Amino acid sequence: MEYQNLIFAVEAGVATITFNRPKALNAMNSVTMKELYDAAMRCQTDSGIKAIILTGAGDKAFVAGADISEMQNMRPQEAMEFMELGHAALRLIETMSKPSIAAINGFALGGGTEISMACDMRFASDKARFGQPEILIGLIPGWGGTQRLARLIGVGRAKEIIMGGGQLDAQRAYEIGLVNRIIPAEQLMDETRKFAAKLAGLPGFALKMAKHAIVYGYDLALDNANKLEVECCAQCFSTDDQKEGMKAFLEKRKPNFKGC
Ligand code: DAK
Repeated sequence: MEYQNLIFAVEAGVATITFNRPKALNAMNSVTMKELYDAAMRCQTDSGIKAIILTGAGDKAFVAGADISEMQNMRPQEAMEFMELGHAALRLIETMSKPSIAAINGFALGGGTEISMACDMRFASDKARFGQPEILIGLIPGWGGTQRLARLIGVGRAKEIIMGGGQLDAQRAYEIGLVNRIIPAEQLMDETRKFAAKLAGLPGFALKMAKHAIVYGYDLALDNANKLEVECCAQCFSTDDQKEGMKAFLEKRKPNFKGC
């Protein structure tokens, strides 16, 4: 698929997906969301891709939300289709067997915060701003914000952000656990690429199992979640990387992982 609104690049096993409508602050319309779904599927199915970065073009925005001009006159059925498309793309990113990092280079409002929360980690520039301002235009979040935000930062704080519609700067987002790191804007991509490259070099199957246990265990009762962890951990013993990792540790040398 040719992309109109995304730039898709792969370098040394790290795919970078860049939202590319900078004049509209990378607002997500349905074309872009279809492209995001396609790009996420490419990441999932291409065995050469080991880690994914999502970011925004320009220096102002990651994604300033769903495209309000496209949504303005939607009928409920169209709104539902747009919402379901977004949910499908974001769940694909959230559950894919490879790690993803949102490199948040500016405004991440509404759908922008929601996309970032589907990623495994959020690295924010010191200029990033977050929020779920949908209430200010007569809506509520439609791409998982009511659920993922509450799970990430707690119900009380999520209610304040979603019901109050205010914005948070990077420092506040860090304090409440919405982002993993704050990085000076000019170093954001270098630092994110460095960490993504590190992830790309780690045992891929163990990364997949770690993510699987966290994503699918989170909503289970603790006994079932722990059982899932046991099964995921036991499966790692079937890999060459586990044998190599332990052998290298005991031989006091660096492991040579093959990703299997
Ligand atoms: N949609 C469309 N265009 C947008 C946009 C958006 N979300 N955000 C910015 N733009 C456009 C502006 O209209 C402007 O276009 P021109 O006038 O130049 O043609 C251009 O980007 C530059 O924006 P500003 O001139 O406003 O720039 P400022 O620096 O003054 O302000 C801002 C930056 C980010 C504070 C401001 O643009 C802003 O408040 N943007 C809207 C933020 C927002 O409300 N985001 C949440 C959108 S609602 C659902 C599916 C999904 C969702 C809900 C339901 N279903 C299908 C049911 C999710 C909803 C949302 O995300």
